Amino acid sequence: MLLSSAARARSLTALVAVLALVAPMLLSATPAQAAVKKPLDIVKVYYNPPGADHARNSLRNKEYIRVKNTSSSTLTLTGYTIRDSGPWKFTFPKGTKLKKGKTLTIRSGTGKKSSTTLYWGKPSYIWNNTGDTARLYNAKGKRLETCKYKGTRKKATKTYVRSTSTTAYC
Ligand SMILES: [Ca+2]
Ligand SMILES: [Ca+2]
Repeated sequence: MLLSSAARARSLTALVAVLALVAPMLLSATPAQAAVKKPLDIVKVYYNPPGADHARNSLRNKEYIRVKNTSSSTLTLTGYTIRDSGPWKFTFPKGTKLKKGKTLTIRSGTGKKSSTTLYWGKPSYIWNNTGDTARLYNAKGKRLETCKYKGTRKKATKTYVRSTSTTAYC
């Protein structure tokens, strides 16, 4: 096919226009962007440590929830929150940082925080032994994950995650 130079210029212009339209769509479809949507992930809830529940801080601190930074950079968790299915709410303290790939454990009782462990600071257990729902929100209040467990479930279902008698695998 022979095209006049004007026709060639027109078809080239059209091609450039199409590329300009398609390129951003291709970029936004990469899996890396999907991962950025949920940078913090609930790993597990150790909801029922072995032994009876006694009203002692050292025993309450055996109960915990663990989160992981699944993004590709350090996260500042100021204002992120965790809730149970009842009234309990934990707010990550101002300036809390978590490096990529690292986990942070939030224990139910009181204690001295470190780079790997924070304390909910309640004089009670948080996670119900019979079943509960852990919810994680970012600083804007957007829900990042819901983890519902009930008793021992060897296989996850649409509603409940896999769990043992002590641990929910969120
Ligand atoms: Ca999870
Ligand atoms: Ca418990």
